[in-house]
Amino acid sequence: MNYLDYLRQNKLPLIWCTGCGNGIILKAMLRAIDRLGWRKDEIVMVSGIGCSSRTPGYVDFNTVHTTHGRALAFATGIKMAKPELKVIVVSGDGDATAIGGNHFIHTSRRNIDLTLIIFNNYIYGMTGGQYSPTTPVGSWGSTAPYGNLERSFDICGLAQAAGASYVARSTVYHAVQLDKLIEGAMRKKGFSVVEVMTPCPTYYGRHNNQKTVIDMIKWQIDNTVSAAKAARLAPEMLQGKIVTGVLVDRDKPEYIEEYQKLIERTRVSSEVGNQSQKKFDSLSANGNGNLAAVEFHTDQENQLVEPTLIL
Ligand SMILES: Cc1ncc(C[n+]2csc(CCOP(=O)(O)OP(=O)(O)O)c2C)c(N)n1
Ligand code: SF4
Ligand SMILES: [Mg+2]
Repeated sequence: MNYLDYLRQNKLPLIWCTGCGNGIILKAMLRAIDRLGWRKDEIVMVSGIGCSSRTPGYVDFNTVHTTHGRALAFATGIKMAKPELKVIVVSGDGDATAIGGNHFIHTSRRNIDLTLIIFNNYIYGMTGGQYSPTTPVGSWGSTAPYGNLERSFDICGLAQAAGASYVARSTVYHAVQLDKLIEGAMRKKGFSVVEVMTPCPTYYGRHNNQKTVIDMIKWQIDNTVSAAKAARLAPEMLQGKIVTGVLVDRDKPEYIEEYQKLIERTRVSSEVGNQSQKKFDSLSANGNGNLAAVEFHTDQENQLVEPTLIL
């Protein structure tokens, strides 16, 4: 494949700092899309605000760069209006789990057919290194100069508990695994979430004893455990570890399909109601002056059967 086929070349070069992991995630998404054979005009990529949320600006799909934390709300509206589109949402750890935390849990609960890729760099990159809901305890942030006190969210655990259909995690070091997980998420019917651990050398690494990008990648390698191996380890052994792979893959009712069924049920019952009223009016007008009520019944095809007259 040629990556340039999927990029808006007039928007290059990227704004991301040297050593930022975001470009690796972008390329993994493009490889997954290329393998799926999706047409560019059937894809919508939606983001909020942040370094990671700049991604849609570079891809040659339908793209929407929305407000901070609200990408999932916009994406839900797009998918509801045009269910045939493939809607991919790109978010940072702050965008998805701080200001957008409510949208995240309710989109998971609703299980609507969207794919969310969360770029987790443990920090608010774009605005200068404020700590986020995923910053590890004790880490430096510009708003935690003496070390962050707040315990961090397990993004995948949150998505799983709230009801998402597919939940997976990887790192930019595991780039081959990453595009497979993203492809799995894009194929899945229902809400799918892939959390990707990605280095922000500018605001996280150099303030947190990982002076170079190589140190940050080494940290990823040393602290990653596959889901298969994690299943054999005691929970204490997994403290502070990044568990990678497919963590949840389950079939659950999908919101748009359920919504379409609801519309159909409502349409049928209102049609039956209209037909019943017409029948009642014609029976009353045709010499059934004492008619008190008419009991209507429908058959298995929801067609009216001969009514019972109550005089
Ligand atoms: C309503 C609102 N509040 C705050 C901001 C400022 N702001 C922009 S991006 C951002 C945080 C970005 O962090 P994250 O989502 O982790 O993305 P990253 O830059 O790390 O990729 C904040 C607080 C904003 N743009 N809008
Ligand atoms: S500030 Fe961090 S997240 Fe933003 S582009 Fe630079 S390295 Fe990447
Ligand atoms: Mg971030």
